[in-house]
Amino acid sequence: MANTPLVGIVMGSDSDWPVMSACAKTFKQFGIPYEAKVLSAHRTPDAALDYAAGAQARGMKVLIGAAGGAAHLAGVLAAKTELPVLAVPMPSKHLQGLDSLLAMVQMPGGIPVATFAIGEAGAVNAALFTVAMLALSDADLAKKLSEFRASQTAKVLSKTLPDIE
Ligand code: RP5
Repeated sequence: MANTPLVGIVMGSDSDWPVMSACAKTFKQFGIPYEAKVLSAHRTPDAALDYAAGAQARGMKVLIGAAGGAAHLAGVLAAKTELPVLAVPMPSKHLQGLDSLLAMVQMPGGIPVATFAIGEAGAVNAALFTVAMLALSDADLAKKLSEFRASQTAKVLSKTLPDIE
């Protein structure tokens, strides 16, 4: 079915959505069906594990886990699926996301998650990385990715800086 989600964007709290909506917007831009959900490694552990365990059978190709603070969500998802799991550290209230980054990136050998930058750049790049993975077996998507990159390059090259008074 065309609208079956290929990607699950999972975040630990709805307070992560202002950042993770940038990830969802990127999937929308590329026409990739996704679903976004709030599930927590700590507050809803059974539901998070069940979601990861069932994702592949539902036709999903990639999971993205976003969390802040003691950011165990992506690792917990990865523990229950063989799908690629990407992690986006949320900018936490007290430590600005450095805690989230370190929690996510220090996975034990054997259960990988690919961790991106803290915050919005990480949210967008997790989506673009997913696009690149899916584009390996989808020529139309590969063309869209090339067009996106070319347009981004043109935009940067067209920038001008103000004169000094
Ligand atoms: C994490 O705790 C969430 O991913 C969020 O980044 C952080 C704070 O959650 P709330 O207290 O805002 O629900 O689990």
